[in-house]
Amino acid sequence: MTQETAIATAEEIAAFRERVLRKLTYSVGKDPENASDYDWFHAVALATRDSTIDRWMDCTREAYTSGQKRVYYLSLEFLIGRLLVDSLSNLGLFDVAREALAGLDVDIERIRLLEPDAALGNGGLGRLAACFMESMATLGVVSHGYGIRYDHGLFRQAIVDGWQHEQTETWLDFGNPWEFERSEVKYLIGFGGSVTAATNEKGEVQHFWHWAEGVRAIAYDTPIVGWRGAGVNTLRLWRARPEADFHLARFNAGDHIGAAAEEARAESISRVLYPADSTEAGQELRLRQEYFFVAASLQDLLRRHIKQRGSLDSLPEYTAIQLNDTHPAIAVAELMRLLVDVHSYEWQHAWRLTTATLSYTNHTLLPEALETWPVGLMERLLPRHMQIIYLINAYHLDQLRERGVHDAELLRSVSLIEEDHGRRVRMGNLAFLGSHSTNGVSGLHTQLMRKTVFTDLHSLYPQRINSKTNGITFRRWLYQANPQLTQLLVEHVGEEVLDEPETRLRELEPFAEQAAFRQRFAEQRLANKRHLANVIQERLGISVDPTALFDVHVKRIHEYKRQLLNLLHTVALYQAIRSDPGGNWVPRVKIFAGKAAASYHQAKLIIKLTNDIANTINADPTVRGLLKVVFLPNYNVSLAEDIIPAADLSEQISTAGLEASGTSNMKFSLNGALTIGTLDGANVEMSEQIGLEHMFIFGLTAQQVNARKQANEYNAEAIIGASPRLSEVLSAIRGGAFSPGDPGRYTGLVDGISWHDTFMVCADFEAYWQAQLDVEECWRDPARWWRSSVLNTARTGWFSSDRTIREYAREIWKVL
Ligand code: HBZ
Repeated sequence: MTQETAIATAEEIAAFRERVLRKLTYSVGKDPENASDYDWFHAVALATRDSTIDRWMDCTREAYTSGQKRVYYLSLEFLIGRLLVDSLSNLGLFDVAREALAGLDVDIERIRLLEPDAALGNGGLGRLAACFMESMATLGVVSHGYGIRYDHGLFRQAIVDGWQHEQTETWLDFGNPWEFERSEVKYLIGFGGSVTAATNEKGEVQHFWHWAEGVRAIAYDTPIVGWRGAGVNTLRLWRARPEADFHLARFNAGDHIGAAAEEARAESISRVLYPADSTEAGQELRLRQEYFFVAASLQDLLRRHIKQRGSLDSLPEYTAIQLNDTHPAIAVAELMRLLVDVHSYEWQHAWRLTTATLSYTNHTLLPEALETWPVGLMERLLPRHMQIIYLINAYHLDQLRERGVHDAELLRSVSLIEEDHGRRVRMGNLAFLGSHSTNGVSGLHTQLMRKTVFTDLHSLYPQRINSKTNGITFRRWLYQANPQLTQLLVEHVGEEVLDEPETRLRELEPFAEQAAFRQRFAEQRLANKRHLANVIQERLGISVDPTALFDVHVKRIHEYKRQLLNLLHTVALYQAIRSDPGGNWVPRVKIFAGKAAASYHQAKLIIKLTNDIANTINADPTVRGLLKVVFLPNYNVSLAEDIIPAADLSEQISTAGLEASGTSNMKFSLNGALTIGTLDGANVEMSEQIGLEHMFIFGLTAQQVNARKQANEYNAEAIIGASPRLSEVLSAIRGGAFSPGDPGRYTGLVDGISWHDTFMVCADFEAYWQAQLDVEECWRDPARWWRSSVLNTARTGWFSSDRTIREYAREIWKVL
């Protein structure tokens, strides 16, 4: 690690060593002779955590005394990964810790790998929340993340005979050294029951919710350290516990199971991360999770506000609440309930406070991912909230009629209740209406929000939708993941690049013209590729040549992300090499990784196909040394940190219009990979920053995709008929060339893309093939390739999550 201003002094090293030894003795309870690597990891983590505490308390005190506005980021997901190197390096203590441990004969590289990933998220949305927390701490935005402390994070993916198997994730098995349990911070959360109304002495109707079931939320706090320890913010995660203590009477009466049942029911709320990815979560437990964490977080932040300000009248001046997608959208109804029923605000006043405080980020336009809840379920689980939602809806529709809107179709489309497929509450509309800001996560996505899902709401509230293009924290995705490249940047641009990468990275541009610099740039990549080659060898027993082109496609497996398009190219390339093994081929390693939602059969079949193709190709001596295919199991944040700095080519090939933004696209480019991609999500803005000539952009645009869908004239079969290459690929797969033991395995899959091809794989195949030829041509010209590679790093500064957070802070939250 290089990111420290001063060289670690002997005193600092000795002091850190002393702290670790004390932790090992008095907190872990071991002496150095008997300590296992896990014991050392815990001792170091605890010593590191200690280093954050003073700053953390200072920040907390400052927030109170300065009276600054606070930002609350409500998210069902925080995909954090490991924290040890992150915290040490942000505190400027990494070198100190390494030296201190070396003096104890402990290798920090070995113990850092023992930390389990905190995988409390599914993918991009959860990782974005983690990057945002780090940027908010760096920029000094006084903020708290609120979420759920799941016992089990995203499942562990095992590949058995090519198929994905989901295994329970157990990150808490050895305890979590980063968190503080706050047993005293607990709230009671109600579910079910009924609502009564009574008129008070002032003649006002008051509502009382008599819930039937109570669950307790207990807080667990993790300090999140910003760059150079600038700020330390709190991630507060809630754990569910039963309302009452153990039923001793029932147990003593012999009902041993029944006595524990209530406990189990309550605790199931924070048991497991909902394993959905862009599929509708139709389960009651999910709604219970959503309400549970929203209700606990709102009680907590209102309590803090009242303590500081005396009343809730000033809520929006001092509090901003960001809803990460619709998962916390029930906050609209809950905040109204708390203001009206508990704090006795008049409805209109409460509505003004609610909408001025809340804002909402949308992360997808896929219709199947837009959350709706059956009215019946809502009525049963959250009866008062359902009444409030009806009231909001009635006020909203009345207001529109008053404004002269009478178009029945329009009124239906902006209603909070969908009437077509059984009555359901539309959480997207609820979040939109209950917020003063609704943002998309890239320019294109935001434009499509205005034109598609929210077109009618947008016509009524034209100021509300705005764009905040996603970003990534460079601390994790460059400084920590790629210390060699970081070192090179510091040498050439100066130490300042670490503090101001958004502007300073551009200073790298002139070096792109220097052969010697390009050489160094290529060398750091080669070192990272060697490391990844070792990981591949260890995990899969496959040896790959680190000098080959590493062509990388890693992300959740989803049809719209089109791993299948990449596989068709893989097979086409394989067939081409086989027909001319002596040709001038660019040696390539195709690297895939990603998890499929457990219930998403087509995505799981795509994983199996990847492994079938890999097995066939890797075993074929004709292509040896020219093409290898690997599927690395259990993609997570830590594996991403190994893969991304080693990539030459980044695959970002979603059907245009469907990937809201993407964030791995930015991570790859920051590390110097060249992108092959469609004009989708943030790829569009990347092409503006980086220049089209340094990317391989191909395929239909969002507009063209849409036009084809509208015209209903898309004919995949005709496209296949016109492309001998594609026909050959599809017949090989369909005919069982990669599944000889089960030749019919892919019949349905191939028929699917031949007949429907919802994601226009066939339409883009030839353009993709051509773009891949361009990649090879560029790779054969190292000066050109590495020049583009350097420019990718130099021009990705805008995609820092610091920039994104600054925009949220100034334009939505009105802080900074
Ligand atoms: O959010 C992703 C988008 O697909 C991606 O384009 C974007 O860059 C990223 C950050 O804005 N969306 C998700 O990751 N979505 C989920 O993980 C998800 C989780 C639970 C759900 C639905 C979606 O019920």
